[in-house]
Amino acid sequence: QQHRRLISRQRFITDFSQCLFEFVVQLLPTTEEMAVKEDVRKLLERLIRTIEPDSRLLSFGSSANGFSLKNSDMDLCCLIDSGERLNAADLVTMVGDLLERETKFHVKPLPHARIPIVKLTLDPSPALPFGIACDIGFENRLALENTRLLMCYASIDPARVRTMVLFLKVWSKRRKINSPYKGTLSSYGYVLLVIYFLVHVKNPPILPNLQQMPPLRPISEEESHLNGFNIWFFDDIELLRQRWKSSNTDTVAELLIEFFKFYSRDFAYNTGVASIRAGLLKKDAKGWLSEDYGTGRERNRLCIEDPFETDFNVARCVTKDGLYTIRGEFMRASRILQARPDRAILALAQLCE
Ligand code: 3AT
Ligand code: MG
Repeated sequence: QQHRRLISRQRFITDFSQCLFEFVVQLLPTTEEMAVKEDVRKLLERLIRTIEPDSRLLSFGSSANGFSLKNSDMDLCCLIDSGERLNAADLVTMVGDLLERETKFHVKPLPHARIPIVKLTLDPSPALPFGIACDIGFENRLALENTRLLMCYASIDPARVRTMVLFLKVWSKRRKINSPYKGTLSSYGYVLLVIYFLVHVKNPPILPNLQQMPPLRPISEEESHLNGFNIWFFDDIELLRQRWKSSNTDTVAELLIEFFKFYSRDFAYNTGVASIRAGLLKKDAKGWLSEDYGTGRERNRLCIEDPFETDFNVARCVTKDGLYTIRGEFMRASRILQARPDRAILALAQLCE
């Protein structure tokens, strides 16, 4: 009896891994979509250069880190290389006016946001059935670096890491727990939870800690720091691929099942901070108490340390209700996968219902 159960569980795990790979592959953007987006980036860069000749427009976020899905938005960052430049708020206003005049995009400049951006949207058309959504920020060099860090993690073990991340992104969107504006967590937050799990929870780890590996040569303070934050990490992917081989052979299905279990009940939500840089930290040691006295607004229900901007809680938008909902979803997923489902494909459909 027990033997038969074990075999059927083993079969489920194998099938579920296969289902996950197949599910994720069909969600990847087509080469055509990527080409259109690259054309849009070039067009916008050309236009912005008419007001700032020394500028470059670079992709960050999912379109540059290997975790992009069909129709995901474009995150662009404008860097200006010349010495003298306008402040971000003025640039947002000027670039907003320019794009309003010269393109078919709907333009919404947000010069006074924490990170000033211009929001662009393009209505759907036959060639682009979902339109395009794009944010342009200025001088956000930390975002370019954290994009590069996630990209390196993705490329160390793409079969397991990318599959897990992409699945969780779709799952969190379908379960409606991927809206920082409504008190739940951003995609970036979910990606950090996955990396934290693979570096610091799994034993033996699936991924190395790229921020703590010894550099190949001495690195000066100037090279390693940006705006006062240490942004150094081991980024020689070729070398990593040769040297890093995790002794952990868990399949992607096993990892996902454990991920849901860990974040349902084991992670120390009340006291802990998930840091991919330093492992599990304490909220009180970081001064991340539950409430902002005065405003009464909670910022630190769920704590995820930004890999570089270490005084920034990536999950600060998550409210009490939001966290309750997110944990409820982790539990639901865990339950579905523990309930000895016999068809993997049905379990996957039920997860993303
Ligand atoms: P989608 O495909 O758009 O869902 P994404 O990977 O592009 O996912 P986000 O849109 O959430 O992820 O974020 C895009 C980038 O913006 C990722 C990171 O470089 C930066 N970023 C987003 N949220 C934060 C945050 N709370 N703190 C610091 N950087 C952030
Ligand atoms: Mg994005």
